[in-house]
Amino acid sequence: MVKRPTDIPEVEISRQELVKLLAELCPAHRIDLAGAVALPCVQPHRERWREWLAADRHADLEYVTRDPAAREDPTQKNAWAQSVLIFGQRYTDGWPGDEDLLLRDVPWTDRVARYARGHDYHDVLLKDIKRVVKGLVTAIPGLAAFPSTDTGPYLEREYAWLAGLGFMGKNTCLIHEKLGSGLFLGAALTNLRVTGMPPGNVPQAEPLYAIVPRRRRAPSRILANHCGSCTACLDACPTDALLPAGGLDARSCISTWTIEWRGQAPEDRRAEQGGLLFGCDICQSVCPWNQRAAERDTPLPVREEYGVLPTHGELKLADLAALNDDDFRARFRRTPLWRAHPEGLRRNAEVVLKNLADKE
Ligand code: B12
Ligand code: SF4
Ligand code: SF4
Repeated sequence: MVKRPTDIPEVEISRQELVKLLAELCPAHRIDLAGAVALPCVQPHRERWREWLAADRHADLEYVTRDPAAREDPTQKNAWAQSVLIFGQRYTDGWPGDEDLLLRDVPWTDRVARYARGHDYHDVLLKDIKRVVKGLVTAIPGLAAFPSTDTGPYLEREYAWLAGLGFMGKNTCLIHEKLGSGLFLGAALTNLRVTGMPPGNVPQAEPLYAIVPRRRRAPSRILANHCGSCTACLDACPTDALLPAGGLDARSCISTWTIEWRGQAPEDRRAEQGGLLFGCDICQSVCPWNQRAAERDTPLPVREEYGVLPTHGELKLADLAALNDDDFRARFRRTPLWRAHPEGLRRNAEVVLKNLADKE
């Protein structure tokens, strides 16, 4: 835990100067999107978050319930904070389309959600953000910035939307119109007052830096959501975890069952997990924005660390169901699969094996 001073004097920079600095630093450190939100800011979707908590839709993800006041307003605990910088880094260049994972003949690594097919983003993205921040600190005397990804008490998607990184899909993911939703997000709380920026709660049309621009549109059309009448993600979700009125019930999400839950997955819902071993990409793989991103004429290379899981080609699902703790530790340290713990990965593999057997 980084110890922060209680009082840090603000530093000022113009939007223009910050744009210039980010244009040099972000590509050098493989950050694809960056923006800023002025603080304090009353988040426009704060009610959604409160309802989500009140209705227990967070399942038993205790960490998201911690510090609710700080999550809504980081200046409650850090009165000195003037802005939150928000960063996006791609882990896939779109999704080529839906795949039936109950097919028998796919390698088990194809049953792992794309975000998890490489090194852990908590390491990779965080280091890249720290490098960008180091560059900013060198260029802006007096700048204090505290980077995090996932772990800071921030509603990262809300800030990313406000900072112009993309819109919020009905699948609840942050979607960039050209890059899709295969993006990790990270934040840095700063004492930077950026002049020439709108108030924090006013969504911006473009971020401060982007590897490619968003669709151009008049500022009056900055909507939270550009899904139109599409409901592909809601229709495709095998567990009805996406709510028709927007939002996600984490108690029903396969991502929760296979990554976050420590006990047994609900036996009466086992079939709904289908052929998924770790995480779930269904509501993203059916999304037209991701399919369009995958059809890009000139593909944009993805950060190499996110490419593929280290070679485990010799392993079969049955081996995973019987993998001992030492073997798990040796193979999966510093990968996202670590989060499932050995017993979680064995449980997931058993479920997939049973579902495959049932299908036969
Ligand atoms: C808890 C958590 C989960 C939970 C709950 C997810 C959820 N949707 O709430 C579970 C385990 C299910 C999960 C799954 C996944 N997660 Co997750 N998760 C988080 C975490 C740690 C907190 C999210 C949170 O606070 N949820 C509470 C709800 C209420 O907040 P919210 O979803 O952000 O929604 C806010 C707004 O977006 C808005 N809103 C929400 N939905 C809608 C819909 C409409 C129409 C509108 C207008 C507004 C709106 O209201 C909310 C209040 O501000 C964040 C990191 C972070 N600190 O933010 C990562 C994060 C959201 N996850 C991420 C990823 C990659 C995933 C998975 C893709 C992994 C996988 N393949 O299995 C799936 C995607 C499932 C999905 N469709 O969301 C990324 C998402 C990147 C992106 N492009 O959006 C994040 C940001 C992690 C990161 N640092 O990159 N996750
Ligand atoms: S991640 Fe899977 S289970 Fe969760 S909402 Fe999306 S499609 Fe449904
Ligand atoms: S699948 Fe359709 S409804 Fe769902 S997020 Fe994508 S565009 Fe929006």
